[in-house]
Amino acid sequence: MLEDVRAGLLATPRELPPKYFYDERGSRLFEEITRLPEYYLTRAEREILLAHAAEIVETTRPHTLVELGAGSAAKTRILLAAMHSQAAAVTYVPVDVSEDFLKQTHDALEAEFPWLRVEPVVADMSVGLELPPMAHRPVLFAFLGSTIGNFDATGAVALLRRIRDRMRADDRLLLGTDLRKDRRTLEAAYNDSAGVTAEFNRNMLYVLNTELGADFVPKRFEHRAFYNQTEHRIEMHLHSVGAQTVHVPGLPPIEMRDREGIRTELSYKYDRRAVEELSTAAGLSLTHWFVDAQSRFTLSLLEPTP
Ligand code: SAH
Ligand code: AVI
Repeated sequence: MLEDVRAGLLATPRELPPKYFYDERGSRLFEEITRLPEYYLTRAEREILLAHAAEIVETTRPHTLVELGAGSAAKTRILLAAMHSQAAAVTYVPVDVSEDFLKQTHDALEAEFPWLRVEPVVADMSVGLELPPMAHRPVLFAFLGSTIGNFDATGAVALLRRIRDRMRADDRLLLGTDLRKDRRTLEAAYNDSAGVTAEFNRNMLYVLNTELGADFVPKRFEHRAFYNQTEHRIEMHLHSVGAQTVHVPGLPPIEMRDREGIRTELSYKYDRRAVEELSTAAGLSLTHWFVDAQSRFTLSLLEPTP
């Protein structure tokens, strides 16, 4: 972690990787975001899953579901239930960097679905994807919530390729991506009126204080989120309120100028061509493209290109 933080905070402009949002509090704040009126992404994706889970499962006939960045697996239950209607026993492998999130997900799902085997994996998928041997195939890989959008083009292709390398010919990948749309809707989703996204953004500073003994004063950083239309991405930043010096043990003092920013997250938005380009570069081919009624979000079903 210190090496990531060193590289990011000493870079120009400064940046920090979004995986550090997700300690226990960050994971809870993200769950709150998914219920905000402005944050349409989760609701739109749920709508698509409700409409198409049966078809997705029918075309794949999976016995195992591997989910990257599973979080609380709230929407995943729709897929798991659809899988159970076609297979007596189902294995679920949630992969997440947040151990707290995974533990809760594991306990809740086992209590809810007695027919489900849950094999959680704590892993940083941006570094590697070590998975347990999968005895029950085919496997449906799921990468929901537009979390792929938090990776730049190089990182996204590398990650999809890592998944592709774990797939056999009859496995499939279900990929959730947020669609390009008007700036107002996009910016509102990342600037909610209740201020939850701002608190989620600042949570990274609490994480750095706890994990590294840093002395960030979170209230001296302002949340900024805007749509960068040229790059088709939302950018989240934390802006220094006044000039200040931050200490992170092991690093030289970080001198922040008034209003200087730290970029904490990119959230890329796609269209069909962008998803196809990304997939092709990773050795995957698009077979199905599902969209919600308002064309806000999309689920793509991908197969390994032979
Ligand atoms: N899939 C859920 C959660 C999305 S939030 C949904 O659609 O609502 C993003 C999730 O990805 C969080 O649970 C976070 O802990 C996880 N995550 C973020 N970066 C990660 C990384 N590098 N490796 C593994 N998990 C990561
Ligand atoms: C997890 N990820 C896809 C979310 C997003 O929309 O980029 C995280 C998030 N950031 C602010 N609000 C939600």
